This record gives sequence, structure tokens and C-alpha cells, in this order.
Amino acid sequence: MSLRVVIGLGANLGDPLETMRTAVSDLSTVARVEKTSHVYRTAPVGGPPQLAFLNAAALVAYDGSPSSLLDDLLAIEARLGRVRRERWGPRVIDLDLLWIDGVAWESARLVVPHRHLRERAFALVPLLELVPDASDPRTGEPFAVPAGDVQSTGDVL
Ligand code: A4P
Ligand code: MG
Repeated sequence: MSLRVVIGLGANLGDPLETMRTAVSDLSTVARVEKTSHVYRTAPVGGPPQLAFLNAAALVAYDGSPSSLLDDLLAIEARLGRVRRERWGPRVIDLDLLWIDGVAWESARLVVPHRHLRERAFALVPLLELVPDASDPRTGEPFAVPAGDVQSTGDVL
């Protein structure tokens, strides 16, 4: 049986929109991409002073374990990071495994739902655009969006 998964995409270096579109195309080689969200311009949360991010999400069906999906995401990040690193620096794309329908997972290298999901409007807004009734698998409670500076750019992935 396939896992129903929402993957969060974030980027703030290089050409974020282009990189996110390439990431979705790479994702489609390892999973069935069912829907992608609008693109949102978001204020950076945490870290050093930095440029605004673009964030979005993809709903995919995946035939494998959460842990092998993480391997696939890390491989896509490495591929895109390597291409961009020469021009713009090392962090051009972040692919996070935000949520898996009905699955709570906790290992040394992977925690699902993503451990900061509930605090992050930049992750929850695109997730809920794709799955409006998404809930926390541990409690069954629907997610609520916290306050945050998140604005649709009007683009889609
Ligand atoms: N890992 C554990 N659980 C997960 C999961 N559910 N999905 C582990 C993905 N990875 C998971 O990630 C470090 C390790 O986390 C992975 O190797 C995996 O084993 P990373 O992507 O290398 O590191 P990171 O992303 O720099 O660190 P961190 O703490 O995961 O950062 P976040 O949480 O991803 O946040 N502000 C805005 N507006 N938009 C953003 O997208 N992103 C960040 C980074 C900060 N501020 C932001 C945004
Ligand atoms: Mg990450």
C-alpha cells in the first residue's frame, strides 16, 4: 500500500522557484506527485538574518518506507545543492517530510510529523491547501495554522 505524504519545499538562494520546480520533477521519478500547492513568499523563521523564503508543498503517493523516502529526498537535495553550490552557496533547497497520512514515525534520523510543523505557518499553509482536513496522527486533532508572514505569490509549482 502507498503512503500518502506531504513534502514541504523551501528555498531562499539562487532561483528558488526554478529550483523548487526541478525538485518536483525529481520527486516524480521516485513517487507519484498527485498535487502541488501554490508558492508562498514567507518571512524567514530562525537562523541568521537572511532573504525571504519561497515555500510550497507536494502531495505524493510513495511505495516504500518513510525512511527510504527520506533517503530519496536527501539525494534530490544533494543533486540540486551540488548544481547550485558553485554559484550561490550551499543551501538552495530544503525538502522536509512534513506529514504522512495516519503515520507517526520517530527514529534517530526521521521524525514525522516534522518536529516543528505545528509552529510553522510556512509549512502548514501549503500543507492544508493540499489536505485541508490533515490531522496529527498521534491525537487525531486537525492542524491549526499559527500566526506567520505567509503570502501566496500566485505561482504554482
Ligand atoms: N530529519 C528528521 N525528521 C525529518 C523530517 N520529517 N523531514 C532529519 C526531513 N528531515 C528530517 O535536515 C537535517 C536532518 O533532519 C536530516 O538529515 C534528517 O535526518 P537538514 O535539511 O539537513 O537541515 P536543516 O533543514 O537545515 O535543519 P532543520 O533544523 O531541519 O531546519 P528546518 O526545520 O528544515 O528549517 N523560514 C521560512 N520562512 N521558510 C523555510 O523553509 N526553513 C528553515 C529550515 C528555517 N527557516 C525557514 C525555513
Ligand atoms: Mg530540513
